[in-house]
Amino acid sequence: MKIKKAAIFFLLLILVNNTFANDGYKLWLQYLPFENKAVSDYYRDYLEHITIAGESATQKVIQKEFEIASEGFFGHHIHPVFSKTTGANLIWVLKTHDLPADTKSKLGPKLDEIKEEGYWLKSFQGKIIITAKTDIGLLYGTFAFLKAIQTREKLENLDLLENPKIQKRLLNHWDNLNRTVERGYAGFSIWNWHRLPMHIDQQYIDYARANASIGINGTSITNVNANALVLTPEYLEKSAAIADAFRPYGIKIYLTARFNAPMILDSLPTADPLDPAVQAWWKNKTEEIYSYIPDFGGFLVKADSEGQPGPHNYGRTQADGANMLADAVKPFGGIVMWRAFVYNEKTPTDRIKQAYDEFKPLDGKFRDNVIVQVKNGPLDFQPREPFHPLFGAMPKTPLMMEFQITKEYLGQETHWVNLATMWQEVLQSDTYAKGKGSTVGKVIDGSLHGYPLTGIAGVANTGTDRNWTGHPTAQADWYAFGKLAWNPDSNIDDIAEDWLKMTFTNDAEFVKTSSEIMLQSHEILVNYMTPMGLHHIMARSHHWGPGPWVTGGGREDWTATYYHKASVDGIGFDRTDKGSNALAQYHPEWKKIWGNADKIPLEHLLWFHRVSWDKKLNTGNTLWTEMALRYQKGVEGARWMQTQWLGLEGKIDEERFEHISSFLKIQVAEAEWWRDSCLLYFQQFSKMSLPAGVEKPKYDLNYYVNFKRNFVPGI
Ligand code: GCV
Repeated sequence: MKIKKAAIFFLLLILVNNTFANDGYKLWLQYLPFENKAVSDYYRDYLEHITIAGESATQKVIQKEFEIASEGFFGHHIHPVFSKTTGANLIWVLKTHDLPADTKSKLGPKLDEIKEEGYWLKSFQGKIIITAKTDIGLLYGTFAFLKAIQTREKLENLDLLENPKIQKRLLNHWDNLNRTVERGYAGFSIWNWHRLPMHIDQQYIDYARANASIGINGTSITNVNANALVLTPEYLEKSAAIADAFRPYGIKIYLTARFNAPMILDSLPTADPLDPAVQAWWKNKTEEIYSYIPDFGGFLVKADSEGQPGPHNYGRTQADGANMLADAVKPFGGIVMWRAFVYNEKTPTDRIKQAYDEFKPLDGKFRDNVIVQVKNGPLDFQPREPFHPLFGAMPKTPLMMEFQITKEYLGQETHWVNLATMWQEVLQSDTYAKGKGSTVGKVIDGSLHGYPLTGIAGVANTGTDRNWTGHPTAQADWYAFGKLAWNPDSNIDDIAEDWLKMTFTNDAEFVKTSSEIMLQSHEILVNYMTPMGLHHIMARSHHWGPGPWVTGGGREDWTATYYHKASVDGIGFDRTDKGSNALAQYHPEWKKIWGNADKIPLEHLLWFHRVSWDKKLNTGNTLWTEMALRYQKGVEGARWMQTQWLGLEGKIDEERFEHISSFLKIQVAEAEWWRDSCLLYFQQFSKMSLPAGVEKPKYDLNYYVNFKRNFVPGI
């Protein structure tokens, strides 16, 4: 009878899991009910009695997280009991100095390997010890432990000592004060400035939990196209309220500094970084900021880029600008993240060369609390770019990585594409800065050049959509960003699987099929959008959909024709020494790999070379045929993703299943749109017919060129 009752109970739990609505708000912290009694009993033994010695705000957060998790795992049936002493409890959450002396001595010198934010999960004499030097380490350890349960790891042999490899792990929000989000595709900004500082929305707390669970320790909450208002007392009070809410989770607040703020806010005649009055203004302003937010992280700055003011306006260098701000925050322990995304339409040089030209001569000229923030590639978050050459060129200046989690150029909110694949490609690229093996990952984690300051930033994809990110699967990019920020060498297959298990279900078939979709999705998207090194061929301004015909207007470097240069003679941007010679910004090893149009891996061909339509490639096809086949392959890939996904019906809740299914319909339709419009456009120049196997476009070129949509989100 008892067995029957238990069986019914678990059947109900599974039904709850699979049939009831789940809007995805809980992200990867779903703590879904256990699938059967045996599993439940196994983990229950551990979770019933927990030792937490301290009472700091962070330790309270830890206790709360155990409560939330237990409620998810067991419903209302089991409430963990917390005590300060160890007794017979099976989970101990204790700082190393709080461990009982005999335990400490048995754990031995390995305890010393735990650093500031690190933790050690150790199965020890039948118990689980979560230990760390700091409260935040304990919080990270707790999340790692709860992840082990969520992914159904056995706990008996648990032995996981982790330290982050990168110090500053930040999200960058391009959120405006009016709550629109530049390049945001998930609703409005989650920061409700109007209600701040008195109202702290539950979403801020859940944001902090989610970030802490993946080790993110900072967030820059305002757009890099900055509004100086954020530096006024009115807004500092609001930012301080957010900072207070985030502090227990180990997350610091950073603000974007508009370079001419002294002129805007206090009518100074200049913002020249070498002017003593300007320097004094920033010093005072910084002091004021720290009076509101004592642990303020520092400034993030976009200067001299896309119309933003900067040191160039006064004939000064990027180092002059950055150092002025660095001096202001230095006494308080703050840093300046100075973006390398500096380029100008009046500079005649190939746009992708400009950041290197600007920053390389400044190597070693920045203060020690400046870190230069470099996008993964030299253009602008395209579906595929070679790594940014600055990563191989600044041994004396700490560089941090900027990834874009929001998908400005990768299908925005409706395409499923696993960005970790693309990021891994960049992190593992070899700069050869100090010989073979000098990967970008080693540059940014500081191990290659011994950078004293290390960092990584991801442009956030969050918004007010119930599921935070628009596409339910875009949560995976936020998750993966955190994991790679913690350790750039993390295995992205494991990241995808863990995320799937925690977010949806541990069902083996679901996890296997979905992770295959994820791991192939990036190459599929590149094929249907920008195969073979094509880049910047999207629509103007909102950047949604194809636009290879985009030409003219105020800025040539914002057109498509500037980049693909298609004509009857061929297509592609010659960046060898016969062209812009951007190739020379990389280590000479890369010249051997990328310099020869006959040998370069085809995924970068048109990035570096201009080739004729009938050029024979090593695949045996002409350039035109290869391009057309790749576009077709991309469309078929999107259809394959859809078929795979539809086969998973019933494995997860209907709400998210249907949400993803409908987005896959859009993705397939948009993949066809990209293929048809790009091939029709380029065909005007190739004058060749579509090869066998490539479907006939649905409409003519005129239709695609004139296809317009109003109010595309993100601008
Ligand atoms: C915040 C691209 C985007 C802009 C963005 C800019 C940047 O150009 O289209 O919206 O501005 O990058 O990174 O500063």
